[in-house]
Amino acid sequence: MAHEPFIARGFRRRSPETAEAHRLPPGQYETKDFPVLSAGPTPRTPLSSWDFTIRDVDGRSARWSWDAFQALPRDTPTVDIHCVTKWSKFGTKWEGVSVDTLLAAAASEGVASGPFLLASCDGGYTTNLSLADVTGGKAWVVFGHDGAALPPEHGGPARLLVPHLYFWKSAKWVRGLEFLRSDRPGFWEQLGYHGRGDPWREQRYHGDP
Ligand SMILES: Nc1nc2c(c(=O)[nH]1)N[C@H]1C(S)=C(S)[C@@H](COP(=O)(O)O)O[C@H]1N2
Ligand SMILES: [Mo]
Repeated sequence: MAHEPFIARGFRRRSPETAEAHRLPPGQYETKDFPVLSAGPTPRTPLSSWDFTIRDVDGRSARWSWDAFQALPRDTPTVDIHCVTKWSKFGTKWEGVSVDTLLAAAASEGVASGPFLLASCDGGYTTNLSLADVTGGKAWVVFGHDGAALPPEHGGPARLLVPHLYFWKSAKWVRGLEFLRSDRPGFWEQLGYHGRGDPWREQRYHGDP
């Protein structure tokens, strides 16, 4: 605006003292939009055939139908998200089940834990995660966004939400988590993206620190 002092706008955008600057990882910019980034077509799995499975290295598994999944205790995380294509979105609101809750329920059914996991999805997308990155209140399987059902283009009926890592780790249309004996790169990781993807360390590509 013509009457807004130029100096104030510059200050807000650049000063490391502002709250916004502290929320923005290096090399990112804030957007108010919610871009859609999908490597393929949007799958449409009916809820009647949807399930979620956690499997261990010996093939033991725990499985939830959609209704059983809905009956699990829920969280409503509000988090900032960071895409490796450099947009970040602040204060996104979700509803779902924490991975802590899911892994505890799986353990009670005899599913053994392990240090590495691979998330798998309708459509064939995969992404690898360490156990440490999905436990301790840091990751969820979400089915609600902004007070409504998660739209298909954003991963509905359910997606992974791992907001402290780049958003490619938040697998859309997720259907399961599989424990692995050793870390195995997923879809983007095989194509040259970083194995972990911490936005605060700018772990964008394979070989970044
Ligand atoms: N199944 C699946 N999950 C995915 C992707 C994908 O192509 N397929 N893209 C990833 C990438 S690169 C990003 S940035 C986010 C984008 O989520 P959004 O479309 O809801 O913004 O989903 C991630 N999860
Ligand atoms: Mo992305």
